[in-house]
Amino acid sequence: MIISQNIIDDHNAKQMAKHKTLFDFAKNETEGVEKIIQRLIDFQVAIPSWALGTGGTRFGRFPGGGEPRSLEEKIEDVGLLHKLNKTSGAISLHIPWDIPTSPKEIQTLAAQHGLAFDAVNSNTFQDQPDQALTYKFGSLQNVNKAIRKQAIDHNIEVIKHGIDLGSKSLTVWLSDGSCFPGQLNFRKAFENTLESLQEIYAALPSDWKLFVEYKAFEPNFYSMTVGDWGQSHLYASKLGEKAFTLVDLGHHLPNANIEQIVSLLMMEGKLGGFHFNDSKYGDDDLTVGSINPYQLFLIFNELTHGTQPNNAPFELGSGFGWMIDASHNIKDPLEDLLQSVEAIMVAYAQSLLVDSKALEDARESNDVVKAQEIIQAAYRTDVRPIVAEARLRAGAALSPIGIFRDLKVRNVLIGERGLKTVATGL
Ligand code: PSV
Ligand code: MN
Ligand code: MN
Repeated sequence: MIISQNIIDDHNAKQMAKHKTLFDFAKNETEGVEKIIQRLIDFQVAIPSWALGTGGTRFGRFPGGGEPRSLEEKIEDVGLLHKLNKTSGAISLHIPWDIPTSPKEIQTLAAQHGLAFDAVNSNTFQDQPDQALTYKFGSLQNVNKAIRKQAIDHNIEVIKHGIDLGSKSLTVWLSDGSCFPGQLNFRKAFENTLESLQEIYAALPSDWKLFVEYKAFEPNFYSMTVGDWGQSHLYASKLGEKAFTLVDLGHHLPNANIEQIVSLLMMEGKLGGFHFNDSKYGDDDLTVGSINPYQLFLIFNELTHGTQPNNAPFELGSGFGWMIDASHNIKDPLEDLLQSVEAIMVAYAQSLLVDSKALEDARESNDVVKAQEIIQAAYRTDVRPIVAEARLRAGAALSPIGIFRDLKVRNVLIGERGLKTVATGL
């Protein structure tokens, strides 16, 4: 389905009067609004190819129809999101769920939609039908060298696919670990994993990055071999300057202070990127900002006002892996992604309102009340008209979900692709 610029402009025209009133108010209340708008326009977040279909739980999956049946259709869906919000200008592929059989054509198609290829992801957490050896007892950590080699070769294959498409990073998430005390020699598992990662790292092109994603639990429940940011950081520092830690918001033990983790990883120059989502219990993969938008804002506050080790301001964008990793059973996946992107933009915009100088002064004088007032004043500001204005200026829709519904996009997709379609992914 192609949505023309005229359709978007017509849709915006109908909402313009209301938007103008709200934006004029916000503009008068906000210092430096033009700078904020420019930063919002420049910001892009990648969409994972596996979030375009209805995600499932192990209890069942309820596909809603019109899901992309091929990599081409996945790219079309992300192109559609990008057309509506101009903030989803990249797609992240998961191999072998998405095998680019003709990379040149795939690249051309993506370029037609204004999309770049973000990190490529390897998959050694499932056995594939044509696979010789099983990952039942782990992949890069496995006690069996042949299994480790198979997993290393797969990652190198993924890098090759990424090179063909113009990706610049590989994300490695391992389900490796153990389910029962005594099952695993932790140290050997770490050493095997490190050795395997070193071989993968050696295959990276010079301008690539390796993101080591951690997760505290699931599918292994007693130990995970890359279980927290400390372990990920250990691997990343031993690997070298092209390796970084990737923070998936759902991969922590309850109540973890993720913003503090972000701050310290930035201090060390080892923060590689994010998988944004939200959670109530664990790796729920819920829509970004749906459960704990305050935490999201606090994370953005660290990103916006924290500094890299050399005290240079942290540049949002270049080379940094911003991605969503959310998908589930009951919403339209495209509407869900539009909501996630909006939540990210709102949190980012709010973080840009924080008076970091005043905050630092309050901290230096131990004025706890003032510090909280400054933080919460930004968080409680309704920045939605500013985010909408940034979209408007970029040529996107004032209300992406509004237009998605007005145009009955899902019905059109069902008409084009059928009702019984299931996108590849979890
Ligand atoms: C694992 O829970 C994870 O967060 C990793 O990023 C995987 O690549 C993705 O989910 C698979 O859905
Ligand atoms: Mn993830
Ligand atoms: Mn996850």
